[in-house]
Amino acid sequence: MTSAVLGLGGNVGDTRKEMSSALLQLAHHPGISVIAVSALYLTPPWGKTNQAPFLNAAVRIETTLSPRALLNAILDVERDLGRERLERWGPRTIDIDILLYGSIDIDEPWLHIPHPRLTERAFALMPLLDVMPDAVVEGTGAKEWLSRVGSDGITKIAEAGWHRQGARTGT
Ligand code: GSY
Repeated sequence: MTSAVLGLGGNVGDTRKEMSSALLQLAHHPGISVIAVSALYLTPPWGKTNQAPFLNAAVRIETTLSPRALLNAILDVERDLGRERLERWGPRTIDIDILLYGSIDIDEPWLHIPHPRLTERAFALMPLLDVMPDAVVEGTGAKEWLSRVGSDGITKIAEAGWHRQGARTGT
């Protein structure tokens, strides 16, 4: 079993519902146990700033899946939810990223762990810290990274437990 943290985000459609459904699907995967889900945050868009604000959250899991198998499980969930991503760093219905997988470092064309821009992204660091307060990224505590980037404009809109209401079930 390896402890991993996934980041979830989106800014098109009913993101809260999409994220709840994604968490339900991940929890049903035989190789994944959901340990903790962060609060839900409303965050200013990062990268391409002229788009709608995002909702972001993180989930801590225990998994028997390898990093690649976990990525495939995530892609299955995104596909099942009809995820649409029209442009890089542009609007999307749901995005699930592997932020951390144990203390592993992977740098492959389609798989980068820790997530390459995690240390610059308060929208990912804040929920990460909810579910793993002692997380270390690239040798430095996630708390320290967050204090460097700041958390201006980020609002907590729901406490942990938000995902238990209103998941989309069925198709
Ligand atoms: O994988 C990250 C997608 N994304 C986000 C996001 O999830 N939240 C915010 N606030 N900005 C973002 N820009 C991108 S790309």
